[in-house]
Amino acid sequence: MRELIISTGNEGKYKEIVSTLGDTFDRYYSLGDFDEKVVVEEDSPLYFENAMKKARKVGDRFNMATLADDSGLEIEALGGKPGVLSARYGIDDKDRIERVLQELNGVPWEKRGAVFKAYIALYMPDKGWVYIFYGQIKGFIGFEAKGDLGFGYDPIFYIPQLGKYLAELEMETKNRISHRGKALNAMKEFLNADFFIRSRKR
Ligand code: ITT
Repeated sequence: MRELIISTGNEGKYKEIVSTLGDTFDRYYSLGDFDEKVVVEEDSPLYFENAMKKARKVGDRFNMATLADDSGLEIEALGGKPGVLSARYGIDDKDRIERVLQELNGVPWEKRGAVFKAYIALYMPDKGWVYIFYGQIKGFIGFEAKGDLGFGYDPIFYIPQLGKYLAELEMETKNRISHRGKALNAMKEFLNADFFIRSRKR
């Protein structure tokens, strides 16, 4: 039985991760499934280090394969901000969106380019190994929020190829093209190969 803990306190992320991984694992656990709360300080300026920390600390505590995601939104006109501090750019999603729109006040369309980045860490406590997978999606920050699906900055992230905001996409569509979806699909491909090689050795 292949079991996986998803080490995130963000419900939006959790749902997207479980939905993208599908039957890659037999059973998924959220942090809410454990009585003990493990506190992880995200103190690195690098996404991959924070992702590793979140996966390792929880995986070691509960002795189970653990996945963590560290992600963020980088906006060209803001010199890459909010970046690794995306979750701390305000008190809630609405507040964070308002701050970004405010800071981009007067910035023309062509300078509103942005990228969402996701680093997925997969930790195997039995081996002590951490694998890192990366995905990104480019777009633009709109002049106002649109759509009510997804989470976080989705209502202000516009994808020109689709003519839509991320918050206007059903989860399945978002997962196919998003930063997180791409990183998770790379992980799925890697695990498929890994399971295949191991089963051939038997
Ligand atoms: P965990 O650390 O517990 O996983 P978190 O929300 O604090 O949850 P991060 O530190 O990785 O996660 O911060 C990422 C922030 O970037 C997140 O809070 C969102 O505001 C934003 N973000 C990341 N992916 C996003 C997405 O797909 N859509 C919208 N916003 C996203």
